[in-house]
Amino acid sequence: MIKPRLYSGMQPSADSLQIGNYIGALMQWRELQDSYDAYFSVVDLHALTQPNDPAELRAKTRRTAAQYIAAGIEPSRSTLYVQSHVSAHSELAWALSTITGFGEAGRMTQFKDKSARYGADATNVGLFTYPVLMAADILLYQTDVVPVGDDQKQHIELTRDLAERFNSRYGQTFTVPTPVIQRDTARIYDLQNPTAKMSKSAESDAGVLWLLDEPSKSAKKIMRAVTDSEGVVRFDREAKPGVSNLLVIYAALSGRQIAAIEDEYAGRGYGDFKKGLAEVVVSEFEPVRERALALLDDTAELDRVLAENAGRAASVANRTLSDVYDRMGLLRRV
Ligand code: ATP
Ligand code: LTN
Repeated sequence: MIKPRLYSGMQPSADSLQIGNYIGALMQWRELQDSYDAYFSVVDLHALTQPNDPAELRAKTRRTAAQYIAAGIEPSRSTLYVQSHVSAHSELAWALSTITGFGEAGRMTQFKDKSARYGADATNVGLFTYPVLMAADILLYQTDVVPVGDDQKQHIELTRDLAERFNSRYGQTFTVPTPVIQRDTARIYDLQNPTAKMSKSAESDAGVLWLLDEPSKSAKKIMRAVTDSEGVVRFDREAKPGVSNLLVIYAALSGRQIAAIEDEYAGRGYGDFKKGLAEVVVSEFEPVRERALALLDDTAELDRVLAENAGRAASVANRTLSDVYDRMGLLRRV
């Protein structure tokens, strides 16, 4: 049976992934790789849109790939590779940029947010064309489904529009992908500021649970997480964002219902609840951390696996790119 194709990726924007990336993305990816022909990339070309130290970017790229594998993405089953290893991504992005409207790209809210945050001097053209490169990632593989957070929904809409536009202008070439938007309950917030999304590039470290942190450090951060003065372990996003966030993490990692966890801690204080959560987090993270560090101990082997996977990705991607060039009328080298 031919499995439908799935594509997703993450930027190598930190040394470690955070628990939101794990719960909101990696756990789902791991599950989906059974029923889909899955492609997962470390999108290093996208990461160039932000200032980077070159040696650090290289290290973060390897570390991100190692964490995908450590979290259960199997490079023998799924195709797990580094975006810049497949040159077709940059090439298709150029071709697609010529059918993207200037106004259309300018309406992307992520671009508007980031360019407002960085200011005119630090905003680069790569940030503007970021969604076009993302469309190229997805369309090169004739992708059926794209699991992403809701902040990426608009980029997938653009990808669909570009695929349809190309197909109607030049003939059927691309599969039009469908987004699979992550459930709201899978969204994790900062432990110190529980109304802000937890993020790899958060300003303060105290509210972020890193996959590669020492277990004792994660436990400490959980014990210090912001709660409220009610003292009751109860889910209420509006009134109790801190406790609700901890409940969501607890439920996601233990596979239990929130109500069952509320019952277990009925009549007990936040201290007990946090201790219980710290145990759950540490026992989930510890093996992932150990596997990731072991993979990073042998970078030659990791690089070999990534090269092999990039080869597999390139053979699919180059076929699509070649069709695109033909259809657009580029004279092919004999
Ligand atoms: P950055 O700060 O570099 O933007 P990030 O940690 O916010 O990074 P992304 O690289 O934008 O994460 O996203 C990678 C994947 O992780 C996406 O699928 C996204 O939906 C998911 N993700 C990121 N943060 C969270 C979160 N706090 N809760 C749930 N899912 C998340
Ligand atoms: N923009 C995405 C990362 C990303 C991606 C993709 C996700 C780049 N290319 C293709 C899905 C499919 C983000 O910031 N999370």
